[in-house]
Amino acid sequence: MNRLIVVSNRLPFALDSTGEDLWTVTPAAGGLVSAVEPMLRERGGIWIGWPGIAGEIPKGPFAEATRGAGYKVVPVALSETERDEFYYGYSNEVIWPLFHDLQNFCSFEPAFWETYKAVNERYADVIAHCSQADDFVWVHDYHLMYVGQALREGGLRAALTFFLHIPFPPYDIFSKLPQQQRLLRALLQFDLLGFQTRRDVRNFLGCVRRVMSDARVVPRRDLQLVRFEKRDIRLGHFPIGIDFESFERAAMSDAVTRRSEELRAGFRGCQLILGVDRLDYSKGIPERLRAYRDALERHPELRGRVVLIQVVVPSRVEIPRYHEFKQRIDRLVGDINGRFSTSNWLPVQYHFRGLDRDDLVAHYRGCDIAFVTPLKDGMNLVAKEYCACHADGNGVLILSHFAGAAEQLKTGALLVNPYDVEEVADTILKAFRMNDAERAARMKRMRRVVREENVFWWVDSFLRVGAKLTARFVRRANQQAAKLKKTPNA
Ligand code: ADQ
Repeated sequence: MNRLIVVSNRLPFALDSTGEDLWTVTPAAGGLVSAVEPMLRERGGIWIGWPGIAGEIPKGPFAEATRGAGYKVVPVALSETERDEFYYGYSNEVIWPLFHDLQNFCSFEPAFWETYKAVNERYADVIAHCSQADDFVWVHDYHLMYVGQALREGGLRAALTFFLHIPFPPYDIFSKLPQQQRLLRALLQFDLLGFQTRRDVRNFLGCVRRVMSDARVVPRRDLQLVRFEKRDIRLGHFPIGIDFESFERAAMSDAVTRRSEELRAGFRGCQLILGVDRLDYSKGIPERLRAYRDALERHPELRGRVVLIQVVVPSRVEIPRYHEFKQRIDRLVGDINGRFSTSNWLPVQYHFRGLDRDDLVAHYRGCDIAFVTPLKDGMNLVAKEYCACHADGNGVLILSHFAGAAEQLKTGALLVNPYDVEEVADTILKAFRMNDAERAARMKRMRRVVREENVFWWVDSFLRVGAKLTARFVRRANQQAAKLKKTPNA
């Protein structure tokens, strides 16, 4: 296997200044890091990304934070304006909402695009500086969709691969993007484009057909093919997985067993329903709370018999919309607890903080029902982690149709439309009443998929396809070099 270079916007940790010459290092939360970090730690290679602070990167604390990582870490620096216009701006106020079908949340500010391009060019410079011809370059996610183009403009000919962690929208939504053609052209500079689901591949090809008149889509059964500017670009779906065994093992450990028993002991006689999300409007938290409220209203048998534990991890709180969104959640939780609580029962337990890993796993293991209802999600790892932690077979997953994970877990999960408050409310009742045999049968089916299509399977399937492309590129480059040698006047 060639040397692996992973490129993502954020590194797997964030540096933060807590005073003059005082720095903290916080491990990054989120799906990309959970999936990619263990793989790079095992294989070695290079990780290129931003350590989360605007301005100059302090050498000492950076070296300290990356010591013993098992791979080389190369930082990319961003100024405050770049952070605001590239990261908060184009990435998180244009692409993120648009790709989650929420175009009303977009701020199509022209300056954002210019900075997005400039920052992508900086990433491309760092990659060009670090890489050799036969490296495997794997660029991740929506912040860096222009990197391929920037590298090609700099003359790089080697194979380039890209994976999109979030959904790709259908044409009717994508066509709102002012830079639609420039962005597709940039993406078509990669040689392999990976998406989470079949739905995303279909949407991407639909957009290419409508927007790029000089590209030709050649339908294939497995890997799709697009011919563009005399190049062949392959496309496929590679559903991201989790480190199943490590979650299962952690869930069975003594420490977690004790913690999950303590959790349950706090709510005797109740079934526990768990929601765990980053603070994000795409995760459908208010819709979920409204459905829970409706369930308590229309199905009195649930009162005093269920508790919703909703954990929200702070995220992107600097963006005003996220701040308003948190206030909406706070109000809904207050309303439900105000209306339904009794002297010895509180219907919603709400935590606004991250959980450490043991605590997270104890929550997965200790809760009877997982409530995963994003309005749209590339995959959603929480759904898979919940299944991995239920070797006892005793858990029910309520899952949104619009999570990428639904493609793999539909045979065991109770699928819902998160916008349909009444359907979701009735599904809570169904989950509550489900007998042990049905719970076990459904969980068994889901666990089989999550175990087999785990994170190592995901990495291997992507790298296997990518490695073939890299080998082809290297062969072609060698042939050209040999030809040039034979014809010295060429
Ligand atoms: P995210 O939007 O971050 O990821 P998700 O897939 O659910 O969403 O991953 C969240 C991760 O954060 C999980 O691994 C979970 O364990 C962790 N986490 C969540 N809540 C936590 C808490 N309270 N405390 C500690 N940890 C917590 C993006 C896309 C997803 C896609 C992933 C991976 O938006 O659709 O699945 O990338 O490709």
